[in-house]
Amino acid sequence: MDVEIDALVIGAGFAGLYQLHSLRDRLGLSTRVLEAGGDLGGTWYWNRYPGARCDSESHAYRYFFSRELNEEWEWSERYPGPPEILRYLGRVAEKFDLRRDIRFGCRVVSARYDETANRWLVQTDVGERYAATYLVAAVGCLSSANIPDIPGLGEFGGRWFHTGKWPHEGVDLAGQRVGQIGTGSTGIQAAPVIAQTAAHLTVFQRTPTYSVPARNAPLTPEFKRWVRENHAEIRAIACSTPNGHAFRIADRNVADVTPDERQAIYEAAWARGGLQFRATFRDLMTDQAANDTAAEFLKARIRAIVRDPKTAAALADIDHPYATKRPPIDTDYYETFNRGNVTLVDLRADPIERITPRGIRTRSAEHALDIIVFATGFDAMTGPLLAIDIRGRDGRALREEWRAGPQTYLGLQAPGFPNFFTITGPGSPSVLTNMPVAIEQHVEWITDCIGYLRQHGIDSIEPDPEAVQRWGEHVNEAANATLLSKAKHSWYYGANVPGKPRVFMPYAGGLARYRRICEDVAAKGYDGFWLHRRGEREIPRARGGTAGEFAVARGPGV
Ligand code: N01
Repeated sequence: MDVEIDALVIGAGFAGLYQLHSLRDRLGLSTRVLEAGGDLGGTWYWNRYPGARCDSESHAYRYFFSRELNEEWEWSERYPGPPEILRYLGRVAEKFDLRRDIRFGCRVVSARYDETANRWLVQTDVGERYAATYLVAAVGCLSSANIPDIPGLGEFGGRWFHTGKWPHEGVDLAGQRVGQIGTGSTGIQAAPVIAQTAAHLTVFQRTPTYSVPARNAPLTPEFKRWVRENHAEIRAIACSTPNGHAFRIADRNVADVTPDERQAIYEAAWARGGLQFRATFRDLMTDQAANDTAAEFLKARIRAIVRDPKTAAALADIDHPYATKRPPIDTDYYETFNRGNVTLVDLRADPIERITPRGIRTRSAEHALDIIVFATGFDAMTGPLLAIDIRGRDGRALREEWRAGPQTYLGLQAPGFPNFFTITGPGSPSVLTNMPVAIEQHVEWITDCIGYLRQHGIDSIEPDPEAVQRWGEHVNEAANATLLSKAKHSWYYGANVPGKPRVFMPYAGGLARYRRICEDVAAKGYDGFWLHRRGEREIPRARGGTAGEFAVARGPGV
């Protein structure tokens, strides 16, 4: 027997929790959340690897929708770690009584649109079936682990783990010889902490990247008070910046200052730490010469910190402009390579040949290991959606429709999949932003949209393929207006997963601009979407009649 409900949400992370609250408590819809994990938290439920910590500063890493919640919640550190974030989400769930509508430990395996009934029929791996009018994927952008297909893994005599599926009971690394593959944001956080307990850590680096110190610290009572008293202002900044963080990008170009001034600005940003380094000049992401100055500064730092010249050279031999791959922040990452128990293997000079029963064999040596840590990232953005067999109108499979890359309008809907919404889906700013801010905007837009449909007696909404095509062009145009397009081997392009189409997936036009576009689309009666009433053959096209003409200022938003 199907469980009949109005709305079904997949995932109980930041996105799913707020979507449940909004649909159930604002619109009064019967809503259920299905979550594969054993508890809420999404990315924070799964990513409990050593050193895991949020890169966004805590005062902006939160929901802003509830003043009361903001007033009662206080973060303890500049960057919260998983336990504190999970406590926060637990408090949110308790405050808004969310748990009663969340089903944990059940993974959605398929969702099929029944056109006659205008219902989504959803099946889980525990044999439950649901029928819902609206289906919202809140599955996260980075939740599908990417475990590279290295020959021999099955023969490995030790234990291996992916950071995104780290055992909740922890892994005792004491006395162990650990090999870590991957030096992205995760690997850069994990290596220093692993090195503190492991007998030996071997870091296998394929592509070096730039990292800036996080400078995590407990928050002072003064700062906590300032946060408590300035929520509206913090929110206003986060909503007006391109990346949803609560810091503004400096209103100056690199060429506006002298080399000495520039050096002082970079020194100060390095000392302050965090992703704000990117905000020192407004042309860092658009002008190669400007970016080179930041890149050179950071490479010089690596060479100054790392004592062994060969290791320093391998870490600093970075082949892409600064921040064109997601920039990590770290705590003592480069310093870790000065420890006696840490070795760097530069895979570009000495590639992995296979995993053996004893460890990892590269072209020049066999590295004996007890544990392999895969900090190898995710099948980002599309992976979690395509892991579910989603079928829209006429049985069309999302996996087929997106074979050459994701096709969405605003990253919110795909053509042919009525009443199916994706939170922070491909084609939206998502991973280029401070996620909770992007999530809140999507949840509120989706909730308003569903409210509109119900108010106007409209049964379903789906995007006009023409608007989807134009949006795809605009997403490309936005990426090409920045230097992001110069790191074609980044996961933003899907390049980390063999066989995945190379398409720039997030929207680089900036969250503030994107928000205006979404508001404009809604204000024009959902311009670029088809709104259907059952029994009506004709589709009441959006009144604006522009079918997704988002005439926005050109130029970079990141
Ligand atoms: O994954 P990544 P991540 N052989 O894809 C390497 C978010 N995040 O988990 O660059 C050898 O960035 C790969 O090498 P290459 C954040 O958005 C947030 O670190 O492909 N190496 C790379 O070095 C981030 O961007 C936070 O050449 C292989 C690494 O593995 C995103 O998650 C913290 C390989 C993967 O780096 C993903 O970060 C952490 C192979 N076969 C992460 N395959 C916070 O804010 C892959 N690699 C808290």
